[in-house]
Amino acid sequence: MSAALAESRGVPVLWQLQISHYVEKVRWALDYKRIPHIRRTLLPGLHVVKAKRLTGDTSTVPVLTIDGRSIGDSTRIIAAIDERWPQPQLYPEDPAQRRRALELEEFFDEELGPHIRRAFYHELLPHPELVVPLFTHGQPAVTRDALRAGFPMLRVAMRRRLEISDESAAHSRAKMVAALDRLEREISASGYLVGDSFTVADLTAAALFYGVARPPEFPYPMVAVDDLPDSWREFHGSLAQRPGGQWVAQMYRRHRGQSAELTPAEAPVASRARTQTRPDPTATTSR
Ligand SMILES: N[C@@H](CCC(=O)N[C@@H](CS)C(=O)NCC(=O)O)C(=O)O
Repeated sequence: MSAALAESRGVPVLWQLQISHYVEKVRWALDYKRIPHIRRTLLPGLHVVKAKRLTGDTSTVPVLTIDGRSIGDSTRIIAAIDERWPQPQLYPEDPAQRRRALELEEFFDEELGPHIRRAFYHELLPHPELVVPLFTHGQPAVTRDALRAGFPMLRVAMRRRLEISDESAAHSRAKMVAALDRLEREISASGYLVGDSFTVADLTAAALFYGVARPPEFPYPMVAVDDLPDSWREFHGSLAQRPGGQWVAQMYRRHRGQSAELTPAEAPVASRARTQTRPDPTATTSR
């Protein structure tokens, strides 16, 4: 189904990069609440332009288009979908627990998200043969070739944008360890971070740490462990073995559930709609 048609029928449209951990946070919320939606995968770099054009005020993904409104920022998106689809709950009812869950969401968003990304790309950007397939999974060969050709420029831009250097990456690794330390301190006897059930706090911590636990339930390809640069494999392996890393894998096993993405088979008018909709050069595929 085209994004325009889906939107006109009240189906939420998730604008995404497949490997983005902030996108994974929103995908998980949509899937957990069984909200049928479609996904539009954008090309890295162009996603900034598309996000800004959609939202007017945000140049990052995820963006969710819903009821004629495009919302940026994973925290705001989850708040919006929780208001519209309250069940199953992601926010605790008890006000004190709710505040705590939101505080933990904020902590992992700010203190983990940017750091795991910087540390990861510091290791991976020297390897276009590993990164380009991640960025172009599901795309036509011509898109893959174009991205491969433009990769040196994209790499420079990403290093600048994500402020990647040897020093900043080392600092970000330390921040990842600190975030895992905090996660381990926060896991209660119930096995959850707040109260005795799965909340937005658990979802956020687990989604943003997916790159450490590498759970099989993650819905898109990852770089094979054996292909990872040695120092990253050793580092993330040491975190994955810790109780916090194992907790992430357990959250995925217990709660990641089935995808609620609408497939082309569930949207039989897809091909007709596609021919009726103006092509969007920044959106590359529906999956
Ligand atoms: N606080 C935002 C962060 C989202 C974010 O940083 N997304 C990245 C992809 S992982 C992005 O689109 N970055 C584009 C840029 O910074 O130019 C959220 O929670 O959604």
